[in-house]
Amino acid sequence: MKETRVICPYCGTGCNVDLSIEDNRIVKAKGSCGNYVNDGELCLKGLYGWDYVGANDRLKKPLIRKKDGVFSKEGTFEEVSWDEALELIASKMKEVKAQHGSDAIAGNFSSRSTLEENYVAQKFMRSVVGTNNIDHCARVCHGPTVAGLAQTIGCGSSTNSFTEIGEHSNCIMMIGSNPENAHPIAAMYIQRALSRGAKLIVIDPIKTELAKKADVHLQLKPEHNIPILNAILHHIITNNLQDTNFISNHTNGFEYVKEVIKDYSPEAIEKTSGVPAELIKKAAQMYATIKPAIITHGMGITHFNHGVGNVFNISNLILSTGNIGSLGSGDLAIRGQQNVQGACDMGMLPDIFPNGKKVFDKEAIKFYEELWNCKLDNKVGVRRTDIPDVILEDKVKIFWTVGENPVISDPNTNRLLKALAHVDLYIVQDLFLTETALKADIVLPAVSNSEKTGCYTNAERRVQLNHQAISPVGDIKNDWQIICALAKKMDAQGFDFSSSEEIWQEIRVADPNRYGGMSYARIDKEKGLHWPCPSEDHPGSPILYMNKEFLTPDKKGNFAPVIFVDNKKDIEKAEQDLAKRLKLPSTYPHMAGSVDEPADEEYPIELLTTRKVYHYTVGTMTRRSPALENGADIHGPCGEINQSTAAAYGVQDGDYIAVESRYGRIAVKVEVTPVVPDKVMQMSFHYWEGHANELTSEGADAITRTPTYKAAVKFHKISNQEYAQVLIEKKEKFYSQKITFDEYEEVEI
Ligand SMILES: Nc1nc2c(c(=O)[nH]1)N[C@H]1C(S)=C(S)[C@@H](COP(=O)(O)OP(=O)(O)OC[C@H]3O[C@@H](n4cnc5c(=O)[nH]c(N)nc54)[C@H](O)[C@@H]3O)O[C@H]1N2
Ligand SMILES: Nc1nc2c(c(=O)[nH]1)N[C@H]1C(S)=C(S)[C@@H](COP(=O)(O)OP(=O)(O)OC[C@H]3O[C@@H](n4cnc5c(=O)[nH]c(N)nc54)[C@H](O)[C@@H]3O)O[C@H]1N2
Ligand code: SF4
Ligand SMILES: [Mo]
Repeated sequence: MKETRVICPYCGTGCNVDLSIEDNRIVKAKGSCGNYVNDGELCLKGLYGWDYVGANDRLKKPLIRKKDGVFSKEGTFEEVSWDEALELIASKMKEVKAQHGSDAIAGNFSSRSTLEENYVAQKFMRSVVGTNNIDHCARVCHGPTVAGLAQTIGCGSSTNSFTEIGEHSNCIMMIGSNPENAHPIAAMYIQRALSRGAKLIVIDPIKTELAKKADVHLQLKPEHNIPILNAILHHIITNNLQDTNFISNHTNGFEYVKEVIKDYSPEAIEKTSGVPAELIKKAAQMYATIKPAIITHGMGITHFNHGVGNVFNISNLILSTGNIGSLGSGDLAIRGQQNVQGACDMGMLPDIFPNGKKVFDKEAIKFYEELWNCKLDNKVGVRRTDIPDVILEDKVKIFWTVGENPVISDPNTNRLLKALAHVDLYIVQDLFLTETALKADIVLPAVSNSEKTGCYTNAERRVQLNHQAISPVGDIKNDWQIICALAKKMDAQGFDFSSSEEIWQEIRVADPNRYGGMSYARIDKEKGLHWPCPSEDHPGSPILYMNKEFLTPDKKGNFAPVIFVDNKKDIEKAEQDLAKRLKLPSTYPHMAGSVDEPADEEYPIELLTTRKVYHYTVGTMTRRSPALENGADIHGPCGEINQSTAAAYGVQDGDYIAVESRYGRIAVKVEVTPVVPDKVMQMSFHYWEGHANELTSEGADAITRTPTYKAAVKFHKISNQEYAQVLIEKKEKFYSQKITFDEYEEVEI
């Protein structure tokens, strides 16, 4: 039996896993011991989530839709050679580029692919196709974190490392993040801090497992972060708990926040948010006085029409108390996917190059035009959330999805399905014939993480090297190999890489500040290195801003005022009035937000979508592990409501219900639980059977277009037979080979 160390393919914690291999199959997984991010431990997914690798239904050859032996969108999938598949894609790309221009092609790439693969993919799209129409799951995830932190402290990434929480943080404020389900090994460090006597504040509408153990749980109404965080700032400022020295030496704009929070006394906010003023004050007191204090945040900060505003408020908390730039204090945006931090860092975004510079920055354009020997476009590309619109407006003709499953993960599924049926050519590159791949015209089979070598960057900016543990089965390729082969078919230069390490060496040139000092050998020997690591003798940077210099132009942190309005339609006016009232400089960061789609008489329940520990995003990988699928069964596809909501609707635990929003209708089981507040339904998005995103709205953050993933819903009890009937309909909808555009025109919601 051979043992190889890989990086866990799931969450952004980035645990190191020792895989035992026998006859080219994974037979056992255990956490790598020693100084690794996970200190020998693994969660259920890292331990048991490996069956997908050797699953019988892995894609083994490229597929093209054919009718009578030739490519036809009306045809059925047939296996073809790589040469035929790539030749077809290259000829279609050339044709579309000539007829409609480069921007008629768009690609969404993958935080499951390595750094090297993301680098090559964005280089291909920018330098060969000639467009910035690239994006990935950060758009639907921590997009507001990246934008909000960049405007306030200069860099959109976590400031500290996980282990510091366990060893140094004396106060932890967790806002809209549930690491016991979503990042269990990060939660382990929080547990270690609690055993040391650290204080825990949880701000979450759900009584999560850590909320039960918290010193203070602010169980706010969903979408009420602005009033709560402003009220915390109110207590800090009115009681002079702020760090005056830090504010005057290292920040701008404190007076704006000081002015804005006047309307948000804890007593006033108690009335609207449902949280007792005393608890708000207690939380504020703890965060401002028990140092070092760290904030962790997740989707309960980003999935709002004011996600960036919420992040501004996190910066306001940090900057007012000086809780940054030292061991155990700062903000840990617990990034979602294995390599989502890395995909952002590689410039897999429509507005950012691999060195973090904007695509319209003249110097950056010149640098990359020289490095890649090409002409670059300076327009910001289309964002993932806007893809359905641009396709339906006939602006994008070819769409390519790599390592994402948007049919299940994007909001308002019916709108996306309509677009996918409309686009001229849809290419999907994945491990499986997913719900999304089934809607494609061409499917390219990819190698999975334990079958390849390359780097991933975890949520704490730690770059780690993944070693190939087994050989891929079938005629499948690494994502980077597919892209390089396609580049050659497009007659492009600069894609003659023969290993991922060769690509890595180019990345070190493309962004010397972050990676100059990181060779493969060094990353491996030092068990990962945190960027920036500009030279071989640089130790890496687990903590940012140690010198209290922020990465903003004047090196100061910017306070950014945020306000809450009752009605979404008043947001724009409120922002203008705020800028006038505070006399803000023209581009100074500020934001107003609201509940996006309030519950009303017709749709009286607010839907929240969250994660369960057993399954990962759309379940493509974890649902192929019997241990996880069976373990998760107690939750399954269900709508969680509390006893009082259940009683009001005459339903009981285990009943079947139809849940409807303005966008779609699904059927699930009821789970009655005390952790959910009144008139709220919690649901995971791991199951096509009870597919939450058929219900979610198109609501999105006004700055980044990150979806809210929420909706107002109604529900009623249905019989077992009705439930079975809905499941049959869903199976047809998601697993039929092809649905035409006309059929989607007919879809009645
Ligand atoms: N098991 C598992 N782990 C995962 C994933 C998975 O699918 N399964 N996905 C990965 C990915 S892609 C990501 S992005 C991360 C996400 O990690 P998290 O952000 O921790 O995950 P969520 O379950 O979405 O938790 C968000 C929390 O926000 C709370 N919340 C909802 N609305 C509000 C609000 O208005 N205010 C506040 N303060 N809180 C609110 C929810 O109740 C929930 O507890 O997890 C990663 N890890
Ligand atoms: N309702 C609701 N919806 C949500 C969310 C929510 O909170 N609520 N959260 C959103 C968030 S935060 C995220 S990040 C998204 C995640 O959703 P997506 O962005 O769609 O990503 P995944 O579900 O992780 O899909 C990963 C796909 O990549 C494939 N894959 C795995 N490894 C590789 C590889 O090496 N190469 C290739 N080519 N393919 C590979 C897998 O088989 C799988 O099909 O979901 C979003 N959707
Ligand atoms: S915490 Fe995340 S990275 Fe670690 S084993 Fe679990 S899923 Fe994998
Ligand atoms: Mo995510």
